[in-house]
Amino acid sequence: RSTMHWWRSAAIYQVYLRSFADSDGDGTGDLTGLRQRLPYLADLGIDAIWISPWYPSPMADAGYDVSDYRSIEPVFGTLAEAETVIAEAHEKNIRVILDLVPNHCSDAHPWFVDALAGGPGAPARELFWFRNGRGKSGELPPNNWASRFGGPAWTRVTEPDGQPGQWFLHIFSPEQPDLNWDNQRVRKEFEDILRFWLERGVDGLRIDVADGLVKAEGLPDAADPYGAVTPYFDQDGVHEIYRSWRKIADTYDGSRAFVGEMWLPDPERFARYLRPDELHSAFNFDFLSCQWDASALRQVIDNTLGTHAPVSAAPTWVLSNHDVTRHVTRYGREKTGFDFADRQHGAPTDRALGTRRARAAAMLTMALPGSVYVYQGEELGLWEIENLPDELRQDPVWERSGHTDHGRDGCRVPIPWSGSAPPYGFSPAGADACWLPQPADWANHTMTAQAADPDSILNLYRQALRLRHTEKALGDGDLRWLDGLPTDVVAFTRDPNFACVVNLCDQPIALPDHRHLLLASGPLTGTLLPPDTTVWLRLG
Ligand code: TEU
Repeated sequence: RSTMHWWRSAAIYQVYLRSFADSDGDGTGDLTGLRQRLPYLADLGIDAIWISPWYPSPMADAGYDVSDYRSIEPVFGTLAEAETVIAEAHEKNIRVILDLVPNHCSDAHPWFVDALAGGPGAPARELFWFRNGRGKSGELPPNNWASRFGGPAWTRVTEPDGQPGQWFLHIFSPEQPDLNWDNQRVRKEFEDILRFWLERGVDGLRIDVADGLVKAEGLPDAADPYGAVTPYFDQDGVHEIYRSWRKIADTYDGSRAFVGEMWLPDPERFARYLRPDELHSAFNFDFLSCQWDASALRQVIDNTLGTHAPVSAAPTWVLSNHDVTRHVTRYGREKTGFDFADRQHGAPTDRALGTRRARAAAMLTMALPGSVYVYQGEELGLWEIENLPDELRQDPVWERSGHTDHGRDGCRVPIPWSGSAPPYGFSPAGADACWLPQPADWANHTMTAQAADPDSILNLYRQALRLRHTEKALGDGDLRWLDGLPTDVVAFTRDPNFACVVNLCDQPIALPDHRHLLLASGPLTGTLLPPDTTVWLRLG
């Protein structure tokens, strides 16, 4: 397997830094905590880590509001420690992907501070989207665009003279002003930032809101301000930016890769980002919204392979991340698909069922062509913590179309490492110090408890991830659907002699002919494959 094109086959572990491991007792995860846990990650068998934003930030959006792109948030550590993390990860054959946030910065970024202080006409205002308001005295926002976090995408500033003045654009929170990518200074700055981190040895960059950078000329009203298709996503001009970034990445021995984050309803538009001179890969979020149903899963797989093949890109597979309800909880519900407009917060969920399906789903995604993402804690079988008191939540809680959105903290609770009660080894300080409280019933889900149980989900992940390295059939490549099984089964083969079978029937099924069983996501019933169970088979 080519290590040059490592992103085509890699298992990539998402480190959500502030919830991963706290070394200094301030209740927030940090770089030394991550460093100390690198042996755990190496042993797990992953190929790369993607580290959530680690730059200085007021944390209005958990670090997706960056105030300095070339430095490290002091709560997390120092630039020297970041370089040590990169070096030590590399020693363990773990590649490092950074999270780059180019669509917007923090309102504490010096550029925005200057823009505010300079008043209308200040050159720094050109780096953002400052506009006069509509209405008699500019009291109405410049257009109808809506923030993805609710309310208008515009905020009116108080000018240096103390009067209400211009408005600035923010597709996310008001603390995240959108940068003006029509401005050459913005482009040049990010090219320099890219080089800054590539020089420090990072292997890849995740590009936050990759489809958002370019806005439609004239900032026209949106037909549907809350829709997926808007004048501020997926504008044709954005591709020019990625073509210039690709040239920069390619000057580093061809082993550095981009992964784009964009939620696009149209697969053909999605594939345009994956053209050979643009991004190497992009998150495929289709399993997040997909029902746990054989024909729905097959359809997603067929569509995904069909989208990626014409541009020769390797697909990616995602079951969870820091923005969505954890999949143990989703899969325990009647409606298993995630929908941003309706998180189903508090809806009934069967955790045993959700866990069985989560195990089966992990083996399915790890057997599919391409690379696979693992969100920290999914390997421990963690579920969404839905009963966090609203006053302890840091992600905004807000009203959206008649219901309360409790935000995304339920999937961001600090990782349990050991012990029988909070903070479960997450922090040397007491449970009270942790930035979010952990539940009382995680004792069986600590890394230590999971490691000691041969049948745990952690040991399933370890075995599956190891087989990804030893089985030639896994990773990049093609699949062939395996016929002759009941309709509610997802089954495929991969050359030379590998098969994956997922039973979504409500009855056990007979296994297809095989030489031996490589791995099963749960116990078999004699020679039968029970419902919601996946097996990997070696064929004759
Ligand atoms: O998310 C982009 C995005 O559009 C959604 O995932 C977003 O979280 C959702 O619409 C909110 O309900 C990325 C990051 O993954 C997310 O954590 C950041 O908040 C966002 O960008 C802004 O930087």
